[in-house]
Amino acid sequence: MVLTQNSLSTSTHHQQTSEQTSAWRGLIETYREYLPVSDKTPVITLLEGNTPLIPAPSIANRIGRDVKVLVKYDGLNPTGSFKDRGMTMAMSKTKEQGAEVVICASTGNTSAAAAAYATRAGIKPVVLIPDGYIALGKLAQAMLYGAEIVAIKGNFDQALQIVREMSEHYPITLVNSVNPYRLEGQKTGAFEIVEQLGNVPDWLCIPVGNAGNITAYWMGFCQYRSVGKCDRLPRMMGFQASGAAPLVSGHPVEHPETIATAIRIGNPASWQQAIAVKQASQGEFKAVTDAEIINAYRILAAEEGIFCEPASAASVAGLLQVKDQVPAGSTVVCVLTGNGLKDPDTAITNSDSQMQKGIEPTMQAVAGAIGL
Ligand code: AN7
Repeated sequence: MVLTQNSLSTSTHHQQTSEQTSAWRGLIETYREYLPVSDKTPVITLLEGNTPLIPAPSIANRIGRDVKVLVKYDGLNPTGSFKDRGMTMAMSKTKEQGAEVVICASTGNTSAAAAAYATRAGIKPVVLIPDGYIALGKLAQAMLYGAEIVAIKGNFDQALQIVREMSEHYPITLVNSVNPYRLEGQKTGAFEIVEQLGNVPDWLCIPVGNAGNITAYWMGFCQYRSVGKCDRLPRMMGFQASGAAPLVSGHPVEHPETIATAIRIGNPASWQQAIAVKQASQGEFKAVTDAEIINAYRILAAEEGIFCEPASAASVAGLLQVKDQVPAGSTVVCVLTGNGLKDPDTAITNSDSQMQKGIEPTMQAVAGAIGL
């Protein structure tokens, strides 16, 4: 086996020298037979995937009628978002094909994942971001992983247009989700849910920006059904922020706006695929307001102990909005796409907690401060 740092330290602590055959080996090794890789593909991995499916009883209680709600907490990936699932595939294939530079447009998470995986592959990452609309944690990541960062005076949709053109004019590989390997990697989120539940959920609630992930999840469920790992398909419920909801209104949004900057996208690249998923799954696209997003974000943290980023909370906000439509006794999975630590500003601004500052460093002063 390959000795990772984890297995080394575990061996030391438990005085083991034997092989740990159950160790997680990342998405590509785990799902190799379902992915377009060969023996020649160099596997670029940070051991992404294998994220928990956590029951959310407080959300379920708001719905009642014996509905089970679980969240797929993909914020526990190595760079803190689901993008790692796509990036392990995209970067492994880029390396296999011999490219030396990758580029992406990003609302933040793609840039962090691209930077991490490219660095690991010995490939140069270039990222275009909308100036002023990237959550602090994501920017910090891209910087420290060593990406070349270009902030444009424009939004994500404009940045995507530019990187698409650049990948046509220069020897640079595009690693946005229009790169088909991204979706191949991201479909493994659906595989994991089927394995964790023992079947498909009745509903899958998912935030939608560029619509790559909803497309990828559907691919995953369909593929698993075709090999007999599940016997039906879920209803796909896609939720967009109301200020950036082109799939709800049916036309592109020129100036998308939302507190959930990750999904501040007005012209999704996977538009046609998303419509096809909706039709095939008898699903729906719905808009959730920023207030609904923040409400769900706070409930998840304060009642479930789960810290996700605002865009991720759109899946739960959406579920709560349509809760009366959920069939009694059904199982719903909400995908929490990114970690709350990505966006500390939004957390602090929207928290209830009163921080008392300037308290004297004595027990009496602290006791007094908390009303004892
Ligand atoms: C936390 O990083 O588009 O519908 O450039 O970061 O597949 O676009 C991020 C998207 C949901 C939407 N949740 O997924 C980017 C970017 C989080 C995200 C989405 C994003 P898609």
